[in-house]
Amino acid sequence: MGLFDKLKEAFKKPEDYKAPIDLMKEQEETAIQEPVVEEVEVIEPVEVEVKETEPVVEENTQEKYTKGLEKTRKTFSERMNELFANFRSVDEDFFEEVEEALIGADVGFETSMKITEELRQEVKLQNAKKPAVVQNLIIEKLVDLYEAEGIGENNAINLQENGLTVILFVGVNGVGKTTSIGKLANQYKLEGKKVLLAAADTFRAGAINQLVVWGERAGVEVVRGKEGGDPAAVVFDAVVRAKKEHADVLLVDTAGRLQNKVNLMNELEKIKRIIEREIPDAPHEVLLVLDATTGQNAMVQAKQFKETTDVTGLVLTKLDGTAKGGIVLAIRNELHLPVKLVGLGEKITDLQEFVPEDFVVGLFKELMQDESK
Ligand SMILES: Nc1nc2c(ncn2[C@@H]2O[C@H](COP(=O)(O)OP(=O)(O)OP(=O)(O)O)[C@@H](O)[C@H]2O)c(=O)[nH]1
Ligand SMILES: [Mg+2]
Repeated sequence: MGLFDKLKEAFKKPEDYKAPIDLMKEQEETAIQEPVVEEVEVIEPVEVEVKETEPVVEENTQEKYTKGLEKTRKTFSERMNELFANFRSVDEDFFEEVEEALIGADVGFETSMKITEELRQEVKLQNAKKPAVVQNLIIEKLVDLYEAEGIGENNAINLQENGLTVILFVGVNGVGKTTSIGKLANQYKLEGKKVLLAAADTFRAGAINQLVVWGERAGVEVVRGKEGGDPAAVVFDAVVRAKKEHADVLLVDTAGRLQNKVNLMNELEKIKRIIEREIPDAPHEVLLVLDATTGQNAMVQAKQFKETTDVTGLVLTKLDGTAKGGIVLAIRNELHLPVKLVGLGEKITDLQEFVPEDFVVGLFKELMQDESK
């Protein structure tokens, strides 16, 4: 089953699927209409049951995505509503408006052009006239392209089954490197892994301490040097110690800002070489952290880093605080770097492995239209 079919299923759910509490309400309503008063009383103990089952509900990954992508989803809906508010017919003006709406939703320029072009052909082919049908076609094209561009993409972290996994975090200042490391350390620790952190941002005042605080929160050790010291030396110490202590995972924090960009890139290269020298197939991941709230700016950063560093995947943070979640589509279609982790909030548990299906459902499920209307 393709991704779009899954989305259609998710769309159907709200109608077919009745949460227990809704069922209760229905029973209650039916009962109230009944002329016999005794039957109303029978309902009461059932209400107590509802209260008892409530706290059991645990948030699953899909729910986290749905919550984290709320702002993006709303903006997408608003744009679609605007688009179809004055809808008369599918003419050239309409296609131009679709293109603008998509660009405005941060799915990227190239992607927007591609979708609109495909839509033109499909609308003609199907002779689609109804707004609901056309809207579903737009979503279908978006999902299909997203799915097609993701073929062969590995969204999982390259964890070594035996031995140490080294993950290097890179990215400009303020994007969420240190925070994501703290969250990931916590996850791995809870999975029973032995985790070590390396504080290789020796440049920014307070950066080492920030990582130490995260280390305490997650209950993992941090290898640190002096502020202003050589980051490569810290990384060397950390790798040696991780090997000696048979750690499972070593997460390396790096500086987001140095005197200039060339220095930053040179330093990252040096850190990478040190790791490679100690463990030939490491680092197993070089994760570029991007702040989703910066939209197209994040795309520019990704292109720059990709040119100078062997980035293996992306961490997209702050998706919860932005309406620019559409950027995931732009990243897939234009960068061809797999998103591996997403930040969906500030809590220690708010870093998720990237699940392409949950993402699509979280983004589009309320946008699907009932075509029979
Ligand atoms: N809402 C939200 N905030 C986040 C997320 N990830 C990080 N942040 C916030 O972003 C801010 C910057 O995070 P840091 O981890 O310090 O960023 P950094 O990349 O290490 O920055 P430098 O050390 O300056 O290079 C902090 O206030 C974090 O709480 C997220 O997924 N959601
Ligand atoms: Mg930092």
